Amino acid sequence: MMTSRLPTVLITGATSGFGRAAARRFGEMGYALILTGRRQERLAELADELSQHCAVYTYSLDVRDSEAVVDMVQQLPQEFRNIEILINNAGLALGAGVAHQSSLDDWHTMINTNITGLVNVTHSLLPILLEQPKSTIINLASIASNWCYPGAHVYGASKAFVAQFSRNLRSDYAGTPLRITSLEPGLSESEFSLVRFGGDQDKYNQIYNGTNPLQPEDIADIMLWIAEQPSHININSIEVMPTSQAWDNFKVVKS
Ligand code: NDP
Ligand code: 8X3
Repeated sequence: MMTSRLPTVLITGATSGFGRAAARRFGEMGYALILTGRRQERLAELADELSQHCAVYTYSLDVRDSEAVVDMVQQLPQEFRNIEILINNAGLALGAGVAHQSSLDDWHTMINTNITGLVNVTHSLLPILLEQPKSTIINLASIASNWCYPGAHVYGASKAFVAQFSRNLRSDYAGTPLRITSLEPGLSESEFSLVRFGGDQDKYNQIYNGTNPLQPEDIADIMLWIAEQPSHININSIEVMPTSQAWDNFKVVKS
């Protein structure tokens, strides 16, 4: 049974993890959904699952392709054009080795996805978001935006860009109905660590074994809370970790 239609949310990277959980959370509430990601079959499955709750439009999109992003926005059906919430979630880490042993291709992929892709989508959607009476951008940054760890080099730097970009957008749009949040999760269980380690299930298990990590549904609940704040409130940033995680000491290397 479809509930009454709430505003439209566009989610990048809706095929897995945080993005898919957000689609379910917002969709079950009755928000209209624009779901994007590269894996079309997963988008179709999710649309099938959620169409009993809400209006759903899917679009197969690689956020790195700026022309494809523009095409996606131009092709939006009329009933999905009034986007009020943008969840810039698509992103990835590749590898966690020491910098000089890392692949330059992996570095480029992280930069092109986490930075260029997020900028492509934001630039295309800002005019629409600014036309709405109330609108929200939630950018998926990370604890790696704020803190260092060995092997984070380009991934962490790309997420630092996301956090600072979010703050700078706040400066541009202060006093307007557009709110911007940098959401900065720590250890969270999703396909993220499979992607990071090239599908290596043992490494994936090592990351999570003995911990009680955040789940995508936890992050989706936080996203919904951010979006549903009264219009005069901007949540600037949220850094969130599982209780199994905390900061480490500064590194001291002794000779
Ligand atoms: P998942 O790997 O489960 O999901 C990543 C999503 O990003 C997928 O839907 C994938 O879709 C999409 N994606 C990747 N590359 C592209 C691309 N070029 N174009 C479009 N979509 C793309 O990871 P999470 O859900 O955990 O991660 C979501 C976000 O949260 C990322 O930005 C990540 O950096 C960040 N994050 C994750 C944390 C974690 O520990 N899991 C903690 C902090 C932040 P598809 O492959 O179908 O294109
Ligand atoms: C993902 C969290 O700690 O693996 O952004 O960098 S971490």
